[in-house]
Amino acid sequence: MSSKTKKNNRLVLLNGPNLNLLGERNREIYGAKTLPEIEKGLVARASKLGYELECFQTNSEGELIDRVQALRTEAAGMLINPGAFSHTSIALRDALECFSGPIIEVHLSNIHRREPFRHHSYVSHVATGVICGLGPQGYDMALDALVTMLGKS
Ligand code: CA2
Repeated sequence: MSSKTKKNNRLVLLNGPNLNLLGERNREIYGAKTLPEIEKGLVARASKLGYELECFQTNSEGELIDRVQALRTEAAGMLINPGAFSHTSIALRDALECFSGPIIEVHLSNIHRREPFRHHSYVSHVATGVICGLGPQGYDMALDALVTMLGKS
């Protein structure tokens, strides 16, 4: 493969506010795995599939938007759990609209079975696909789907 046609094998996993606390409490809702455990598994899975996965978590809306902007033409695809920003942030939605590759939105819990304020996600409007309610396994499934999509493009 020449350098001009070389495939971009860079993927990104973004996690929003409070997801750094996974495994500490609310295990009945979000599962027992910690975020570093989830990230480690996904990096290994991506590597087996021939992709490099960069992981980033922040509690700050501005930092999350800055990361999306920085990666908008750099990463081939994105997995994102925006946490509570899903339900509040038009600014994050607008930044994601500028991302050039497929975006899979992931929620550990089934947001549609929870409080009404969690039922709507601004991010879903710009996501290629959405997975929710499958716990940490949802990230694995999202990664597999992303890789399948990129393989076809
Ligand atoms: O189900 C999901 O993945 C959510 O994105 C998680 C967010 C929530 O605001 C969304 O509605 C749905 C919250 C993550 C908070 O995680 C914690 C984990 C342990 C302890 C405290 C918070």
